Amino acid sequence: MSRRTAEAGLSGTKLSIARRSDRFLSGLSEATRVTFVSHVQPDPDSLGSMMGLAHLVETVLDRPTRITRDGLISRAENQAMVEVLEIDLIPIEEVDWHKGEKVVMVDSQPNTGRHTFNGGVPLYGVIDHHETSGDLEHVPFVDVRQGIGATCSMATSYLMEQEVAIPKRLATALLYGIETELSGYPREASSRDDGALLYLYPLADKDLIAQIRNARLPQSYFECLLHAMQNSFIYDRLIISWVNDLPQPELAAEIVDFLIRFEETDWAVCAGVYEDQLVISVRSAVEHARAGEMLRQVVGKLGKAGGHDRRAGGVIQLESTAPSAIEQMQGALRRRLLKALHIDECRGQRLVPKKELLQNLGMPA
Ligand SMILES: [Mn+2]
Repeated sequence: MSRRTAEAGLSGTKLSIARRSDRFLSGLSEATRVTFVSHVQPDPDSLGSMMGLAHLVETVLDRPTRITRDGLISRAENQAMVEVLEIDLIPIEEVDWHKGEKVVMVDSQPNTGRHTFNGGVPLYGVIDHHETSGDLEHVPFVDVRQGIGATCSMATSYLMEQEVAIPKRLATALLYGIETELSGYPREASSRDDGALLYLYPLADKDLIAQIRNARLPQSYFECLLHAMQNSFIYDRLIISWVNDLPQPELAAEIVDFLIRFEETDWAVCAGVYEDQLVISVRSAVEHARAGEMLRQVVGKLGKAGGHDRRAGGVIQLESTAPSAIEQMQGALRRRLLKALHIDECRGQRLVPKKELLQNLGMPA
């Protein structure tokens, strides 16, 4: 693999100075180390883009890098990705920040709340594709492109621009990162995403991707899914699933990915209790839904939220996990959601009628 220096990258044609990857790398050439951070419960897009950019920095600048894990990785597929691809992640709370190192945030933006990086050292760069904009004022390098489907596509384009060879393991991570971000309908992809997919496909290990995608699931997954279906209520074009005990926070997203396919509604929300938080995930089937902005307004000062046009996530901190306190918060969230979506207050219709639930169990209805 060719080792090129930043100088070599910059001393090319005048045209090359305008390339994002050149600007990104030029600010890192003096760094003692480059550390990558992302959002909580890092998903394949954040893992892949951290890996891609770390490889870029190591190859072009010969600088050491490290990639971090903020919070837990609990979704079975994501755990499998880390295991199968042997991704070396440092828990963010164990990072000792050094003067002279530079920090790059991917797939997230400062102060949008979905990360615990608190700026022990200043942030050098932000590379992201989310609609919810963060506090970018003092960040020297910013590349935020909402029109791009995945941060992994941006990382891939940097590697392509710098003509850095992509090893199989990295290509696999990047390809999986893009695919998972674009799995909804419509794909919300740009030509950049398709270009990256086309480039990565021959380089990636498709068997490993299949292994990751079909990761084995614990019993709690099926139990939670059943609970979610039993507690799903329809309010006009909205379906809300209440889960009182999420075995892991990322399950809320899996439940809405499933529920949004229900042909009679346009919006799916799952709100589940995980530890002392109400974890909320939202999907929309309508165009220009601005789901991220909608959820941010709904959650307001109660917590943090953000996302994309049709996908959003957030958390509300619960003051108490007593059933009455949870119920109260659920009521407040339901009212806010109905208001935001201009749906009249109404009694929710069960997705599966109670009578049928009881009959299925052989109990008198
Ligand atoms: Mn992403």
